[in-house]
Amino acid sequence: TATAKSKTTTSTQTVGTTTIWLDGEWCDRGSAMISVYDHGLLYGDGVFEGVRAYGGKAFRLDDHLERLYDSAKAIWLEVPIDKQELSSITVEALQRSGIAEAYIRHIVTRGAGDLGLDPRKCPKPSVIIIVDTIKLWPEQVYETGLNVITAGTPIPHRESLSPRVKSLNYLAHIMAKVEGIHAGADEVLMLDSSGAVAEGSGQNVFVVKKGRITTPPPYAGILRGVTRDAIMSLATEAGYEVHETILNRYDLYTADEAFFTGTASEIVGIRQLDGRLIGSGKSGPITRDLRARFHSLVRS
Ligand code: PXG
Repeated sequence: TATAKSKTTTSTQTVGTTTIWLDGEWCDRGSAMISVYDHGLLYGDGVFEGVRAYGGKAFRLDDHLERLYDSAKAIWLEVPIDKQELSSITVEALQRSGIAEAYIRHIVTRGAGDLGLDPRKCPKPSVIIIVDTIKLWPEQVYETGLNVITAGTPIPHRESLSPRVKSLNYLAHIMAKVEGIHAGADEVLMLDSSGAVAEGSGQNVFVVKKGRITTPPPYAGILRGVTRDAIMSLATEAGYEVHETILNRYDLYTADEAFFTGTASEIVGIRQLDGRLIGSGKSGPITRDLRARFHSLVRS
C-alpha cells in the first residue's frame, strides 16, 4: 500500500512516514497529485529546494527559503504564500513525519495552464513540501573519496538559464550524471561553457593546495550552495585561508585535496579525477577535518 511504501528507515534507524504538504492539504506518497497540465511538468517551469534535517531540526532553513524565493523571483514566479508561513509549515511537516534525519524538498511549480508556454495562462502556482530521506552513496565512499570524471555536458550559460536559479530544469546536470554512470564513475565534474570548473551534478567543488582552500565564485555562474557557504565559514573560523577564484581542471589534477559539498552529499572527498589521483588518492586531512567540523555544526 501507499502507506507501507512510504515508511522510511534512516541511517539512525528512526522510522518515520513520508509526509507531503500540497497547496494546503496533508497527503502521503500515494495521494499527493498534481495536474498533467502543470507547467512544472510540461516545461520544467518552476523552482525547488533541498534541505536536510539533523536530529529533527532543519539545517539553515532560512537560507534555503531565501534562495527559493530568489529563484522564483528570477523566473517571474510569485510564491503564493509568504516565507514565514512556508517556514512554519516546513517545521510542522518535519514534526508530523517523525523523521529525525530527514531530507526536505520544497517545490514551487508555475501551476496548471494550457498547452502553450505563456505563464500567464497558469493562474495559480502550486507549492509542495515533501519530507523524506536521501542517501547518495554508501557510507564507505566518505572514507575512500569519489572516483570522478569530467562530463562533456557543460552547465547552462549564466545568461541562458542562470545556474543560480534552482529550477526544475535539471537536464544538463542529469545528462552529465548519465555520462558518469556510463563511465562507471561515482560522480561528475561539470565545466561552464568557457571550460572553467563549475560544480558537480548536485554539489559545489573545492580544491586544497598547500593549506589554501579555493572554490569558484557564484557570479561565474554556479549555484551558490548553502553547504558551500557553511564550509567556507567553518574553514575560515578554523584558521584556513579560503578564496573564491576561477579554477581549471589543472588545479584539481595538481591539488593536494579536492572535495564536493551539497545538502544531499554533505562533504565528500574526491579521490581521483579523469584517472589522475588527487593528493594521496584518498579523502585528505583537511577534508576530514572540515567534515568533522561540519558534523558538529549541524548537530549543534
Ligand atoms: N550545485 C548544484 C547544481 C546543486 O543542485 C548544489 C550545488 C549544492 O547546494 P546546497 O545548497 O545543497 O549546498 C546543488 C544541490 C542530489 C541533489 O540528489 C542535489 C541538489 C538538488 C537535488 C538533488 O544530490 N542540489
